[in-house]
Amino acid sequence: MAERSSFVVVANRLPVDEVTTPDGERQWRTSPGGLVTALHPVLTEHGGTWIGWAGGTGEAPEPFDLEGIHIHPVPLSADELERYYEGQSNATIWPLYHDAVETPVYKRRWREAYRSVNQRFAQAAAEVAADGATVWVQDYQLQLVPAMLRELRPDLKIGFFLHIPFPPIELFMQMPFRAEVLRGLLGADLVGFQQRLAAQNFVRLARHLLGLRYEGQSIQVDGRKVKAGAFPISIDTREMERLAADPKVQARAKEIRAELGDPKTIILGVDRLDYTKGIELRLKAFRELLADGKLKVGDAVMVQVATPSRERVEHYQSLRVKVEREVGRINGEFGRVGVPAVHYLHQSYSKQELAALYVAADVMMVTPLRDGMNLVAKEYVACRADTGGALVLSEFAGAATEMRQSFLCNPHDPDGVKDALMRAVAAEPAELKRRMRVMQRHLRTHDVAQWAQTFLEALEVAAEGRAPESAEAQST
Ligand code: ADQ
Repeated sequence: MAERSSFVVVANRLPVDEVTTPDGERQWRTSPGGLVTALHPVLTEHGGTWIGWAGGTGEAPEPFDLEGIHIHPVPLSADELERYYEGQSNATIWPLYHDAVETPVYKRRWREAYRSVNQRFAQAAAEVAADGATVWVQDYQLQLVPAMLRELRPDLKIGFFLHIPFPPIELFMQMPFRAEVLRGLLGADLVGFQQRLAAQNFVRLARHLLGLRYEGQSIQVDGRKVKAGAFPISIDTREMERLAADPKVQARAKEIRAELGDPKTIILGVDRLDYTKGIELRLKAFRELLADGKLKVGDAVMVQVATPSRERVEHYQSLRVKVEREVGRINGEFGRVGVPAVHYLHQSYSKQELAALYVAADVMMVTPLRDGMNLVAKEYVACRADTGGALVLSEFAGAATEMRQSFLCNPHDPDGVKDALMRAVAAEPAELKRRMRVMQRHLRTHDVAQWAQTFLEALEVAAEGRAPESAEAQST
């Protein structure tokens, strides 16, 4: 049996991509991402293992080592991909946890697949974790894993982090297997959220649904204590700053401005094509400002990058149609030959190209109806070492708690969005500079490495205090 790890990450996806080299060989490469960057030092120091799905269906590749990380693939069949991932994760839980901005779909066979896939991940973690190891489970696809894993391996320190919002009680109560999900999460020693409000929703739900007692953010379950807390995730700030300062990126940013016809104002949106991101309402605000004559085509141009996402899920197919229709409408009504009002790019980009877009943009619009954090907002701020640029940010993004110097808006209020955008367009450079500086200072001390370290330290403390409670402290 392979050597067991004292640190294990369990996430739906492995941080690797399979690529073809120039001589036609298939090879694994770590995929760039904040989570893997942040956890890389911890993983290599402890001979850590990352458990997750490698993409593709059918048999999983054999475990292998890559850049100091043990990679442990978990298989998914085509049927499971449809039911556990596209169904239960992305058509039930995702919309429900985002304020039900799209109607969640509930299906028994999706739930069953979610349960059996979660069991497979828990089993894999139980096999690779060394005695007393730390296991960190990630996100909404794997909410049953903490309890399943505790059942198999009560010696482990188990942490869970939810990257998306945790809904208020009234919404959570819609879910048919709600108690099972809650008990799943309560298998952890520490349950981390992006926001304090989410952690509060969680502890209140534990009392409401299971009648558990809590004190502050500590819930008593079966004689154990489960801690809940807020750990707002962040970006690799220094890496983003370095990227934006790269002369090639700077040159590309100038080129982008020129290609767009050197307009006065470039308004940028960068999102996964997801209905939570508020892409449509942003386009509508732009259309109305053009119609009102407050913005003029040629002076102002909008660039909307919408990364293809979850394309087999129905909600996403209809969103794509709506967004593309709106882009067509705006360009049809306001564009001129060779001068479109909106540039719409349904593509993935390299980090370099994204950084160049951030550097080129005068106004960044991040207007989700609900978002756990939103890293795009933080990436934009980190890229603006020139302290130019303005961030228009939805109050419903987790990032709004920290990025207080942005131009905040309520995405449900079209006039409010238009007003924030116009204030950002008209702001004096000195004001923009002042706002950017404060946000940049915050990001330098609150980066993704600090996030991971804070969570893991809190997990140590939470797991230490796990000793059985006295009889009277049992749940009521
Ligand atoms: P997401 O919903 O995916 O993440 P976000 O936080 O904005 O949203 O992260 C998107 C990432 O993808 C960013 O790093 C961005 O640079 C990148 N990206 C976007 N468009 C791209 C493109 N066209 N090409 C290449 N890269 C692109 C979920 C939650 C968020 C939470 C994160 C992290 O929904 O609320 O912030 O997890 O916890």
